[in-house]
Amino acid sequence: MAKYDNISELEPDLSGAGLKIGIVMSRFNVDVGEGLLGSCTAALIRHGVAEADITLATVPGALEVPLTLKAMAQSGKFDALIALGAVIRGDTYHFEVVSNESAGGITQVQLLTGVAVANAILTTDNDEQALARMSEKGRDAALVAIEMANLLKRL
Ligand code: INI
Repeated sequence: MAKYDNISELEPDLSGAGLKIGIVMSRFNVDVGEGLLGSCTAALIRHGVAEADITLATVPGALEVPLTLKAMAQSGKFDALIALGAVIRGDTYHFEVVSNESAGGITQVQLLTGVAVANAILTTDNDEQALARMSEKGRDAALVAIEMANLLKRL
């Protein structure tokens, strides 16, 4: 990124040491959920988050994720949160409702509580797309959570 001599730039900090991370995973498409979880926790640990500092809650579906995140955020126990799951068009007649409401709820949790939430609820047309994307999405969510936790501590 461009450097500006007289601007103090807060560089992205991807060190996870000491951070407490809460994860909420939807069990609705459990194979995708577990794929997201595996790559997400591996990336958290690779970046220095201690296993003992990761807490996982699982919920029935994506619509239950925001309330659970809110409770975790309000507990004051976490530096950042991660939402994992998959809403798959072929599995639901109300795809737009489930995907939009869960994403909107997740954004609301961040803004209401001030705790960052990395949203890795995949929205795809079919199972194949979800399975193809889960590894990268889980890893990205880990990095987003760490970066945002560190950024918000410095603001
Ligand atoms: N929940 C998901 O996480 N993914 C989906 O694809 C899905 N579909 O297909 O409907 C889904 N629905 C369940 C929903 O999230 C709630 O659990 C349910 O409506 C009860 O509140």
